Amino acid sequence: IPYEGGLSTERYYTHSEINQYLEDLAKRFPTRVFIKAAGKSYEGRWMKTITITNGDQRTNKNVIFIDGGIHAREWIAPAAALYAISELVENFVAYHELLLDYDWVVLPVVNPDGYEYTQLSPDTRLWRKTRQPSSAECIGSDPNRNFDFHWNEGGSSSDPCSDTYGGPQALSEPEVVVLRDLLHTFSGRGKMYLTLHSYGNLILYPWGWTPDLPETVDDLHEVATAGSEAIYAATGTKYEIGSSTNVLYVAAGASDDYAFHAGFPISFTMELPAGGPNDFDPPPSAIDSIVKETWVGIVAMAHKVVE
Ligand code: ING
Ligand code: ZN
Repeated sequence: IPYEGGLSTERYYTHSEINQYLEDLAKRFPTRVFIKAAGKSYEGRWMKTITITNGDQRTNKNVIFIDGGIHAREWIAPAAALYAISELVENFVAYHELLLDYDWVVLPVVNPDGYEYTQLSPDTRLWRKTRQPSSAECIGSDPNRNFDFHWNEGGSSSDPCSDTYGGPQALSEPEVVVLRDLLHTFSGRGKMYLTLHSYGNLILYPWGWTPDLPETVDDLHEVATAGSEAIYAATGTKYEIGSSTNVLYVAAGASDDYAFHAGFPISFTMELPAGGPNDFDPPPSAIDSIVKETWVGIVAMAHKVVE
């Protein structure tokens, strides 16, 4: 019998179902799970984080932070974040070591307005940005170009109608302010930041704003390698590793650069596999295998971080 409140990987959730799932977990596991309403999106949706602990009541533990859904159309990202949550909470005995000195904080949907918009109709399915008007004609800024670190120094468009519009100024998007403030809450304690996107089978590390590599590139590469090798061993899926600029393109104002700059020594953008006719739309039947495979990679990376 499937028990009450379990996660389904057979379909994509709406934003309110996602928040409801988090609240249900907090009710079922009140000593280990805490929900925080971190802030509101432009259209007024609550952005909730879930903090997962082992229940030992220690405060100020290290933090592993995961987010998904900063880009509206990348539905597999919130799904993977939810699966990570479900495993850590419902199957927590298996992750004893990963919860000993670490709390996990997850924000499954950074851009709930955009996410809801993509669920309205086939016409809006491929929306990427936020939903705050960016000009008289167009709506939305790219939240992954809107952080206040080397903002607008490359890879952003100045056209408010473009999918990579960086915003009228840094931090113009309320959702970005919420995530930025959260990251500062954990800096010092934050040991790994992971932002889930699709698509491309990539584990990207800073920098996105410059082709120069961080001084600690060896550490970043080592942790990313653990993730990609674990995934390959489990499913045969190949992930490529490297800095965002070197593997993809220059893109300043992204969340992983910001988290790294704010003190997370390990910071990755994980581009999950493509699927469906538009690559951003793996069919519901593909969710289960992608999110499980992603979790294998996350666990391997977390083990490297905590060891
Ligand atoms: N890709 C990311 C983007 O925002 C990225 C890639 C991440 C570039 C971080 C630079 C820094 O363009 C997707 N799919 O959104
Ligand atoms: Zn993305």
